[in-house]
Amino acid sequence: MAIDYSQRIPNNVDLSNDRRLQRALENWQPRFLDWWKDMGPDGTTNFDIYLRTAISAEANGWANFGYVKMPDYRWGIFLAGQDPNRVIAYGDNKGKPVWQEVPGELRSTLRRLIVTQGDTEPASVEQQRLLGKTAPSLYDLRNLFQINCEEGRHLWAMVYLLHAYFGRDGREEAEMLLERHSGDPDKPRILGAFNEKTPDWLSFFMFTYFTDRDGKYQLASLAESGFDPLSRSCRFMLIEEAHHMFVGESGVQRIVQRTCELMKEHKTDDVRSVGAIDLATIQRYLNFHFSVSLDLFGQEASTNAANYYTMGVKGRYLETRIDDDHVLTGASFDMDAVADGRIVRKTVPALSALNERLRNDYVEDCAKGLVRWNKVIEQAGIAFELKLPHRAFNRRIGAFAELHVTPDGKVVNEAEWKANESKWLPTPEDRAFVTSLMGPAVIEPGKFANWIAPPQRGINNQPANFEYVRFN
Ligand code: BYC
Repeated sequence: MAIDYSQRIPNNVDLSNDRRLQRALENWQPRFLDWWKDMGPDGTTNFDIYLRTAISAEANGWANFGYVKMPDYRWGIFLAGQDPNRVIAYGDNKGKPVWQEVPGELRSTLRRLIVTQGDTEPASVEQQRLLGKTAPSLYDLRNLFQINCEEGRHLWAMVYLLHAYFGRDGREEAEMLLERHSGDPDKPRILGAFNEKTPDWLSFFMFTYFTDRDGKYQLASLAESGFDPLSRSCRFMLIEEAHHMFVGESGVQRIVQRTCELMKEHKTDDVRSVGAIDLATIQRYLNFHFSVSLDLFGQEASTNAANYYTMGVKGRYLETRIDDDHVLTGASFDMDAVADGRIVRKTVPALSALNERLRNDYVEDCAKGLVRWNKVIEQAGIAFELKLPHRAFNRRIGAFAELHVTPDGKVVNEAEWKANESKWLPTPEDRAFVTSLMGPAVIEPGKFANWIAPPQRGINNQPANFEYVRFN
C-alpha cells in the first residue's frame, strides 16, 4: 500500500480505517513532539535541513530529498510489503503461516523484545543531542539530523506495534519509551551502550559504525520473526539503517585520512600538535565502542535466545539462506568460553548459542570497515594497523565480564589491567583532547574542520559545498 501523506500520521497501514488506533496514536504524537523538543537535537527548531523522507515502502524510489524543519518531519508508520505466502522459517512452528496477530502465549516475550528495540531509538537521539553545536561541516550536520529523524521514526515503528497489538500494556510501554532517558540515574535506558555519552564526533562516528551495526543485526533477526507486522517493520527500518552505518564508516575513514595527511605533511606521529586525532587515540575509541557494542548481543549461552528461536519469534541473520534443518535441536556450535579463569574453546548446543552466533556475524561485518580504514593508512605509507580487539576485551555482559583480557586476548590480573588500561581505552585526557578539537560548528558551505577530510561525494549527488542546512 502507498504511503498516505494526507493524514496527520503518514502511514501505509490504512490507519484511517481503525479510528481507535488512530486516536490513540494521535494522542501519543504530541507527547513525542514534546520529547523531541526537550530531548532531541538542541536549538534546531528553525533550521531547514536537506533531508530524505520516505515516499514509498517499496525497494525502489522510496526516498525524496528536500528542505524540512525537523519538528515538521513526517514521522509515520511504514511497513515493508506483505508476502501473503510467508511462513515461519524455523523452530517448532516452522512451515506454519506467519502470525498477523500476537499469539497469546508469546505476548509478553514479543512485547519485551519490541520494547527493548524501541528503547534504543530515542536513546540514541538523546545521546546525540548536543553534537550539532560542534559539527565539523554542514554535510556532517545534515547527516546527524537525518539519523536523528530516522531514529525518531524507528521509535514510531515500535510504538505502532505496541499500540496496535498489545492493548493497554502496549500503550503504557509506549509512554515509558518517552520517560526513560539515556544516562538517567533513576530511569535509564534498558541496554548498557545506550546510557553511555556520545560527547564528540569521533564517538559519534564510532557509535554509528559499531552500535548502529548491532541495530542492523538485531533488526535482521527480528525481520525473521513469525510475527509478521514486526518482521515488516524491521525490514523497512533496515533500509534506513544502512545510511547510518555509512555515516559511521565514512566518518572514521575521513578522520583517519586527515590524520595521515597531517602526519606526512608535518613528518610527525604527534598530530595532536597540529590539531588532529592521532591513530593511537582512534584505536582506543574503536576498542571502547566495539566492546560496548558486543555486549548488546547478550549472554553467550542464553535460554532466552533459544526460546525466541524455538517459538519462532526471533531468527538468525539471513535465516532462510542458511542450509540446515532450521530447528537446531540436535546441532552444536563451537565458541570461546571461560573455564578456570581461562578462555577455552567449547562445543555447546547450537540453540543456546544463538546470541554468540549473531555476534560472530556482526564481528565479521565490523572487520570490513577496518580493511578500508587500514588501506588509507597503508596508501599514506604509514606503518600502523587498526585492529578489532579480542571479543573478551572490556566486556560487561556475558562470561568474559568476570575476566580482565587484553586487546590481544591475553587474560591478565587486575593489577596488570589497571597498569595498562590507559593504553587500551580512551583516557580522560584523550577525551578532553578530542573535545578540545570540537570547536563551534563549521557552517560555511564546503568548509571542514581541520581534523577531518571532506567526503568523496555529497548527499544525493549534491556538491560538497551544497547548503545542507539553512539556519534562518
Ligand atoms: N545491557 O539471556 P540474555 C539499535 C539482559 S541496537 C543490559 O543474553 P537475551 C540501535 C537481558 O535483557 C539493537 N542488559 O538476554 C543502534 C536479560 O535480562 P533478564 C537493539 C542486558 O534476551 C543504534 C539478561 O541480561 N535491539 O537498534 O538473549 C542507534 C540475560 O541475558 C544486556 C535489540 O536489542 C545489555 N547489553 O539477549 C539506534 C533487539 N544484554 O531477562 C538503535 C531486542 C543482556 O534476565 N533485544 N541483558 O531480565 C534482544 O533481542 C535481547 O533482549 C538482547 C539480550 C539481545 C538485547
